[in-house]
Amino acid sequence: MRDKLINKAIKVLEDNFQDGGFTIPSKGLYPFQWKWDSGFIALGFAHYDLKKAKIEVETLLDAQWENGFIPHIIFHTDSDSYFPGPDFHQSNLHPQSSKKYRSTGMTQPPVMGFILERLLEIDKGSDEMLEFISKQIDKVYENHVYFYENRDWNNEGLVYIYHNWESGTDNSPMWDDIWLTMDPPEYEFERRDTSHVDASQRPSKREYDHYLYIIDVAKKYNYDDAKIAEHSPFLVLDPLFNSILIRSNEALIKLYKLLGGNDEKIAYLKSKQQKSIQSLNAKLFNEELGAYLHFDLRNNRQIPYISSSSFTPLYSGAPDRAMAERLVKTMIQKFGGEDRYLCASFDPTHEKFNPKKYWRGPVWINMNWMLYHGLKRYGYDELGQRVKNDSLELVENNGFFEYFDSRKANPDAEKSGYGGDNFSWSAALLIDFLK
Ligand code: 2M8
Repeated sequence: MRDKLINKAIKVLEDNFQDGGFTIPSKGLYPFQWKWDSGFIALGFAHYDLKKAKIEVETLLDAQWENGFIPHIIFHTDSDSYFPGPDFHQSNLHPQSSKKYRSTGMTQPPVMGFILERLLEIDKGSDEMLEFISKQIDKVYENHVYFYENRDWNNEGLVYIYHNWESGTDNSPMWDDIWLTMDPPEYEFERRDTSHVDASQRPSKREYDHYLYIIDVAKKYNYDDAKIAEHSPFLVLDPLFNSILIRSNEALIKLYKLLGGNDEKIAYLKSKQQKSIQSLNAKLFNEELGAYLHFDLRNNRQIPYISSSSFTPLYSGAPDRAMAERLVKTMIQKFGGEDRYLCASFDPTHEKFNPKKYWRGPVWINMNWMLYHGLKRYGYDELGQRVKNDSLELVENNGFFEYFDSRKANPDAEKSGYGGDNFSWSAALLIDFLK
């Protein structure tokens, strides 16, 4: 059974791998290279084809801008099955953007640090992998420096995102109150996602108007970070994004130590790391709700909703023992009923929860992968195992979907897999879970 599933996962990855040396997340729906998808995908390849794993990482990092920024989508081809494409984003507006690749002018969670660390683990610390890492690691480091030097608005070790797409959790209810502060124009455009996936499982047209408008604001200022921080209607400290940055800092420090030298870089990362952890705990942890929350910088307030992102600081190692205990309690109480798979992407006890709609409730395999490692880090082995088993069961029962219904007895459908099918990171992380 295990081997059969792994073989199926390999087929998904192979079918999605492209000649240009990158892997699309899902045919039709997502025809380019996405930043954090690429990292997770590389882990799947690493278990059976190290060359492809390295190519995936290399191609992504090759698209880095002169200022260290790495875009969220690299438009390697001219596919018009996706909107908004390169002509809308116009990354060339930024003077330091890549001259080689067209891309977006926004980013995604910086997973590459811990991905390099995991690649070395998978390849059992081999000299070849270390050699590969020594060639790539400075690019990842420069990406972190970019974040701390350009996106740490209050100089507190926490970096902002200026667009919901930067969070990776696109239409989370987290942003609903921010949308209420905006009144974007009605854009005229042809949606492509809804010709691949049932519209009820995707964001609404009006939500897309907001997404496009924020990009237009950023474009007006040629994607200048300082101006975006001043003018974007959306400016958020995301516990997921910052936890991933912290976890990747930790990995970079470890890898630089292994490589030797690099004392200044290690010192820089360590000082940022300390500050980031302190601020994450001080500013984003909410004792009353027992969870890390998003912080809306524009409106200067915590956003009082709990999502799977709220638990990802466990993966970064930031929470102290008591905070970890509190988080686990919240996860079990709100997300972990016996009738549920872990871990819904949004609080199932909240009225905004929608079990079938994208980031408003369904289970995502990449989030589960981080939660599994986070729970294990703090010794919650049983709960971690449950997250892993639930992930495997969902994929086994439904296929390699993009997201899954968290209700064990789903009354609305025979199948509980939604969104794109043959989805790359679901396949890649299943392989990593099983190996
Ligand atoms: C989804 O986001 C893209 C925009 O980036 C979209 O809906 O068009 C998100 O789930 C994001 O986290 C993911 O990286 C991307 C590709 O899988 O799809």
